[in-house]
Amino acid sequence: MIELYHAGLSTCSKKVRLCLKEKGIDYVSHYVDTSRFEHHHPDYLALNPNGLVPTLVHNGVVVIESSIINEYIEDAFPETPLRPADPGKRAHMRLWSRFSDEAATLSYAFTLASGNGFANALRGLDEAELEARLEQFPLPERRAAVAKALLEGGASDAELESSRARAVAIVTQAEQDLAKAPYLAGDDYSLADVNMIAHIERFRDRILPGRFTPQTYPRTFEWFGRIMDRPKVKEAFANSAETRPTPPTSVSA
Ligand SMILES: N[C@@H](CCC(=O)N[C@@H](CS)C(=O)NCC(=O)O)C(=O)O
Repeated sequence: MIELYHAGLSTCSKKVRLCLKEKGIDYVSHYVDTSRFEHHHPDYLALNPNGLVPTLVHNGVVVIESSIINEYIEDAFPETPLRPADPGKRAHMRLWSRFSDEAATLSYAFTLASGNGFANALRGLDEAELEARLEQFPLPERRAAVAKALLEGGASDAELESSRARAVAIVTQAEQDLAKAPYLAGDDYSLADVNMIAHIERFRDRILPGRFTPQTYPRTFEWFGRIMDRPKVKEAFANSAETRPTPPTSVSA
């Protein structure tokens, strides 16, 4: 049995849902409500000691970290391959997985600043409650980012600009790769595209608003539209029963 612990429309949850759906794998969906801090509950921390979503459990095997989860899914379910056969292209696919991991870190300060269910819940706490909540964050870097956003006036302009510059460098790399092939790691749709698409959506909306256009990044913009049009992307990214607080539900691919 495959169980996915995920949180609504968060980018890393989208990334793993998309991999499962593209490969036609059924799973049991467990909604982790980060706005109620369920990701800090001891039962969840026993699965994911970092206190982050998503987490995959396959026949008792617990896998954390979205890029590693997607590689695990590919290893366990090689049908409908999402990894190039060629070693060079495979290495390039993994470089994109690395960019995807980096993008999750880059976007954190922007999410905390602009708000989502989790950020808004943190903002609703008084100072003493927030201090107590900060103690619950297992990862010091996340704790520090939240403290900075909520107690110290937010990330500085220089820090935000440096994150924007990294996002621009990542999109510029996409532009170069897409000059050579239709997908990020070559001729075939792969985990490079699966792992990156939600982050490029986040760049468009939160990190580079107004700066990701058909004029600025024509090839990446075209790729973005093409990937967002895939039926499984629409399903994985939709506001649906599995992306809202619900009891565990079976999801068919
Ligand atoms: N490197 C982790 C990042 C996961 C991550 O940042 N998850 C966010 C949702 S997209 C989360 O759990 N946020 C809650 C928090 O930061 O406490 C992965 O790829 O799985």
